[in-house]
Amino acid sequence: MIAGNIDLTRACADLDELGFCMVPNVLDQSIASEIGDRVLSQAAGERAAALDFEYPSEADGDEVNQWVYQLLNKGEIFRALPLHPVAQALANHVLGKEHLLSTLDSHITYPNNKAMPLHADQWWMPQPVVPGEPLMRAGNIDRANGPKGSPAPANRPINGPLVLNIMWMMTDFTVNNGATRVVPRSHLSGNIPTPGETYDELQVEGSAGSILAWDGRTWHGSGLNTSDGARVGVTTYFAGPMIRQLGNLVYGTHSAVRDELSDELLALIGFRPFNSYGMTDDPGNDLIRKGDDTAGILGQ
Ligand SMILES: O=C(O)CCC(=O)C(=O)O
Repeated sequence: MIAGNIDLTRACADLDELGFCMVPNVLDQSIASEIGDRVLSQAAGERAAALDFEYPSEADGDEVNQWVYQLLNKGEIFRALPLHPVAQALANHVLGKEHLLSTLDSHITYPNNKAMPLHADQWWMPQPVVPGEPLMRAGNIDRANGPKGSPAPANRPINGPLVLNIMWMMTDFTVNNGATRVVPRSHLSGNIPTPGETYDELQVEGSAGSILAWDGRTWHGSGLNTSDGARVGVTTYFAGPMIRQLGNLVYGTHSAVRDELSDELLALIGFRPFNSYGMTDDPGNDLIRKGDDTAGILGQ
């Protein structure tokens, strides 16, 4: 249920105009803090076991920030977030009625970290071109070779949003502990930021239980943590139904967890074909079957 004080009309308008929105008090503070504690305990366990794998968008030389991946496997407490009505309303607005959960991860900024370089989440989109002009081949795109330039709105065609990222604040997010920075309106530029350049950024503060959502084209990054505590965020990252997911949730979800998930959550994480894409045998199946349960070589 969406609490009466949540202004979704305003949130959607901000996403369209500014490329991000902040929605306070989506979760009770007590639930946010329980999720934050679970993340910190999991993070400590993964670091102790050398399972704290680095993510490529972190700043060079950062040795403390941590990602905790595949949270569906790491506690029932995480599973309500992707289907939360506020998350679904924003994903429906930005991506349309069909969309996938692309990852459910946590990003923790610890004291003595480095600020993450600004980036756009849908850096992998081939750019529109006028016929005859050089184009970037889809398989040659990397995080760095997209079009660079100003964050100001473009006067040429640009791609629409293919991603909506939602950061759930499980602790307070402050300027001191590394709250996410965004460049307002950069989602309309058609560009990605030039490394090393400075831009007019806004650092979005919020209390535990709030969410910050941004359009996949918006330039953003985590901030510097000069406090003495961890900043814990959980990201429900959604993408269009034809986009390869950032986390391979179909393969990566433990089979025991998969058997407990609702059909609604299974569909959201990629078990439902989209106009045949993602099928394993019958394109009309509501939920796909495992390869082991589909036909292989048959004789007569
Ligand atoms: O942790 C943050 O504040 C930003 C995370 C981020 O850049 C991302 O999920 O793409």
